[in-house]
Amino acid sequence: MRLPSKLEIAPGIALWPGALNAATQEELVREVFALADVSPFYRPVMPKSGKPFSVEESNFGSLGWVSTVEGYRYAKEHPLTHAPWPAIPEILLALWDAATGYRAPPECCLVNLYGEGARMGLHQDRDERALDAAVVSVSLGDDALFRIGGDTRKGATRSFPLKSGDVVTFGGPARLAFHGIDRIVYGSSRLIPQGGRLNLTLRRVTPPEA
Ligand code: MD3
Ligand code: FE
Repeated sequence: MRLPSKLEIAPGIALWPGALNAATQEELVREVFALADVSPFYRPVMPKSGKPFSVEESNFGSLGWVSTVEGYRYAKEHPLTHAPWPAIPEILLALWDAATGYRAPPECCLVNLYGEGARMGLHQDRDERALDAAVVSVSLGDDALFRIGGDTRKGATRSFPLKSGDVVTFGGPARLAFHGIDRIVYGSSRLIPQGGRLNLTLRRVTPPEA
């Protein structure tokens, strides 16, 4: 895969607007919903409180990120069906190589499904041990308003829109930045049959063998 030129929107953050063409976006949506046969979307809950997320989630890859009342963790199996997660689609493996150049493939592709009114509060992605690898985010479907700050919860934040087909990498000084999705513009895209937004987040979890 070849990517067009990137925009360095902040230290450690690269954006490729519209990196995925319409046909590739459609193919990814088909693959994501085919995954749901084996690994159905489920609604995670917050550790301790048990409060349900507003997004639904599933995973591809050898390790899936899950949140239960016990805490966050990477798991080899779906928390409800106990089936192994399906493999990460080839398109996404090629995208990871092109966007990160990292020496090992991603182990996790978290799939977030946003329906009307869904959002994601400010958080850090810090359950991974391979923090030298960037995180790759793919947006599909409805537009979203993304917010990112620094390495502490307080302090300035910036917002920018994410559109269908956009690819963003977060590495180096941005890898532990607080970030979230304030809202989606429900109905702004017709890509996803039932409406809404999909976010695919690719991560390396374990350090590659030396
Ligand atoms: C900045 N997903 O799954 S993608 C997540 O659009 C997550 O569903 C959001 O945050 C979504 O964890 C935001 C952008 C993103 C993803 C990972 C990051 C930004 C990041 C990791 C580090 C810093
Ligand atoms: Fe995140």
